[in-house]
Amino acid sequence: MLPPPWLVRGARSLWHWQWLQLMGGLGPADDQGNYRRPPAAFGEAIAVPGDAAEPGAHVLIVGRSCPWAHRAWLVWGLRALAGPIELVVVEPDPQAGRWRFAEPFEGCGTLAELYGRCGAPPGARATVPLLYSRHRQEVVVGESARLIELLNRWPSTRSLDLDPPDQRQATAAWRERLQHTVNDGVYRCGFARTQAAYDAAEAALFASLEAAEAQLGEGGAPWLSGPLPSLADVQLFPTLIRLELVYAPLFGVSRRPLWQLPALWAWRSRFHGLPGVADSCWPEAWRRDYFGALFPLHPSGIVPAGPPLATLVGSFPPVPGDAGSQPDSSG
Ligand SMILES: N[C@@H](CCC(=O)N[C@@H](CS)C(=O)NCC(=O)O)C(=O)O
Repeated sequence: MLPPPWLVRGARSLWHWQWLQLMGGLGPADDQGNYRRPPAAFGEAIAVPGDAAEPGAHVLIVGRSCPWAHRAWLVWGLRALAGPIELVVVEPDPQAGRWRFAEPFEGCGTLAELYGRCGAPPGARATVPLLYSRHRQEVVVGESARLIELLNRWPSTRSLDLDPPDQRQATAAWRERLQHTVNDGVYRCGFARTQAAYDAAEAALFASLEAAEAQLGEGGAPWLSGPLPSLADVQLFPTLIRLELVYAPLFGVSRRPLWQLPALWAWRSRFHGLPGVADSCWPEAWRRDYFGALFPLHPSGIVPAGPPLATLVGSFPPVPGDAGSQPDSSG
C-alpha cells in the first residue's frame, strides 16, 4: 500500500534538506545554487627551481581519479619527466573523505598531514595535484593550471613544448574557456543545487564542446589550438576521457554523447595515442572513486559497469575483433 501523500511530501522535503547539507560538504555554492570551486592552497605561479634537473629532488603527487591531477600527470608523461620528478599516487579514503599515502611519505600518512606540515592554512583542502620539493620540504605549487605551465618549462630530455609560440594566443584562449565551462563545467553540472544552475552550466559546457568540434572539424587542425598539441589539449583530455565512464551517468551531462561529435571523438583517440598518455588512464579506479565516494550524488555506492576504455579511443564505430573492441585491462 502506498504511504499517504502528506508522508511522501514530508519525507521528500526532509531528504531534500539533508541532501543540501551533504552537498555543502562537497563544495560551496552561491545563493543561486551554482557550485563555486574553492581556491587551492599553494596556488601561486613560480619559477623553475635551480635543482629541477636533479633526479628525485621533486615529487609529483597525484590521485588516479582526479582530472586536475590527470592534466599534470599527462604533462609529466608527455615530456618524459620521470627522471627528474618522481610520481607518487595517493589513494582515496572514501570513509574519511581524504587522500592517503600507500606508504608513509616524509613521515605523513595522509595528504592533509603533509599540507599541515608545509604550512597550509588551517581548514585548507588537501588537494591533488601537488609538486613537492624534497630538499626544501615544501610545496612548490598546488594548483594544476600553474603546475602544468611549470612542468612544461621543466628541463627534460624530450624537447616537447606544449605551449608552441605560434599557437600561444589560441592556446591561452582555449585554456581559459575550457577551465571554467568544461573542466569545472562538468562539476558545475553535477554539483548544481538548482535546476537553473544546472541548466546554465550544461549549456555552457555543450557550447564549448560544440565550438571545439567546429574547430577540429572538416579541414581543421589536428589539435585544439593549431598543428601542434598544446596545454589546451592537455586540459581537455581528462574531462573528455571520463565523459561516458563517469560524467554522463553521474553528473548528468548526456545531451550529446561524444559519438555525435565525431571530430572530438577522433581527437580523443589521437591524444590517447600520444606517448605517455595511456599509462595515466585508470577507468576502473575512476568509476570506483566517483561512484563510491560522492555519496550525496550516489548514496547506494554501487559502481555501475561502463564501456571498456578501448572502445572509446578506437575508430568509430568499433570494429569487431579490432583492438578497439578488446576489453580494457588497464584499470
Ligand atoms: N584547483 C585545484 C583543484 C584540485 C582538486 O579539487 N582536487 C580534488 C580531487 S579531483 C581533491 O584533491 N580534493 C580533495 C579535497 O577536497 O579534500 C587544482 O586545479 O589543482
